[in-house]
Amino acid sequence: MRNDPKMDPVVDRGAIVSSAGCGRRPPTALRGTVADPAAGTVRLSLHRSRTTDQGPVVADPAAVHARHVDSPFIRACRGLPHDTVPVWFMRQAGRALAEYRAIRADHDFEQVVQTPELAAEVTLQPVRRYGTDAAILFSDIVTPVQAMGLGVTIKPGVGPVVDEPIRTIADLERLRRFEPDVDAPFVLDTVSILVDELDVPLIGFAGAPFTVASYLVEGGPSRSYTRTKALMFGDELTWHRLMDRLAGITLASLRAQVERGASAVQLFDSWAGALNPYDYQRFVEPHSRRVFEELADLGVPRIHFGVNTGELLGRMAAAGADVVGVDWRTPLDVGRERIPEGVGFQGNLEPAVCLGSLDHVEARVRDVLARAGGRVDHVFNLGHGVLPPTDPAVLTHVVELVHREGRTDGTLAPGVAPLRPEVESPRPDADTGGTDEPPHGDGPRPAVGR
Ligand code: 1CP
Repeated sequence: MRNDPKMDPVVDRGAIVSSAGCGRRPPTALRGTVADPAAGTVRLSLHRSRTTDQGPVVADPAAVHARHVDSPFIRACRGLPHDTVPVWFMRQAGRALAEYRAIRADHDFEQVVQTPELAAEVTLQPVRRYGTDAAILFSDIVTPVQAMGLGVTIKPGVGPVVDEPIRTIADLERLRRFEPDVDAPFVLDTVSILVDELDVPLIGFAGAPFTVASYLVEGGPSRSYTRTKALMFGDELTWHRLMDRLAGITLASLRAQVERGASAVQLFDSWAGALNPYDYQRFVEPHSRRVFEELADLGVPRIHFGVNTGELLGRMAAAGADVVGVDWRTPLDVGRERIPEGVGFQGNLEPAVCLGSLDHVEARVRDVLARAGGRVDHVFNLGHGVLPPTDPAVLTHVVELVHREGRTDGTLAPGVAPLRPEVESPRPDADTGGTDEPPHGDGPRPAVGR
């Protein structure tokens, strides 16, 4: 633990008791137990990881992989027989949890990511709370480029913003080779703490070249990706050079996480859905394929996820993924048909459903399970990230329901059925004219880079 008063392992911060130790056990059996948020001030004690003078104890990755090889999550990713439908949530670490907000009250986002004890704690919190079958490392897709000194800041309520966007061939000089253990050792130390603590597999992740490029070129979040597309269509050589460098950064980051013990990786190409299949295939796929290909020797499952990618699912599988994430706009059975046999699928409960009534949540969970068809290669997830106002108790309920009613032998449990349109739309003539939600429930996307 560093000599920083803010890093004191015991922090009084309303409503939480938490410490180390985590896995798929009932919450009461965990060392870190979440108290009733209404119950007043209790202690949040960050765990003390096993450390040496050189940092946390580094586990033997082969031993870590052996520990999780028979877990439902890893077996589902490989399409191998197992009993329980595994479930985890994108953006499970974070804003929906009071215990996360308690940490963020004292530390900005970067401080949490760059302090292994804090990043590990925030990664463990949702696993304790929800009983998920996998943990996802707490970091960000821009962490590597930020650590390389590219002038990236995570602005609260906005997302990553870049001081000097990358738009010309000369700008590429700023994108040097990424050395994970030199540039971002804190990420690897976080992985080491986690694989020592977790009873479930840790998912490492990185942003795919296109999605990271969109932030670097636009200068921040965007709706239309105008500048990104202007570069792509206007100067193809610079575009491919940029993508090549970003693929190298992504690859180095993912390899290092696996070599420290991450059991699987997810490549987030969150904004690839801004492209049609032709442009995806020409401008993006070769670079994502390189990432997947050059990870193959590590032997861990590789998941590929994007938003609004109903038309790209086949291509995202062809890029070399073992599992393809289906966002919530595509019915899961339709998405499944677009993904070749031999490649697993992940998804896809609509995140906003978790803001509704429990009856509706249950019906929609059963709808997803029914559309998954009891297949052995299904990983249950949301169709994008957890929205900040989600009641954590709903997510716990979702996990319990999936574990109770999910089947992996090609059959459906009694009562598990797809929703029929007439059930979903009791007033078909009503004015639905809604707007699309912002990507992370952060309110309207800011004007940055549009
Ligand atoms: O639980 C987890 O999923 C682990 C933590 C995690 C991950 C996997 C964070 C923490 N970010 C990410 C990946 C990430 N970051 C993606 C891909 C996933 C997705 O599609 O949701 C993207 C697109 C980003 C970029 C980013 N970082 C945004 C989105 C901005 C936009 O373009 O709309 C935002 C808001 C951030 C900051 C961020 N990263 C993570 C959190 C919890 C936050 C919010 C910070 C906070 O206010 O607490």
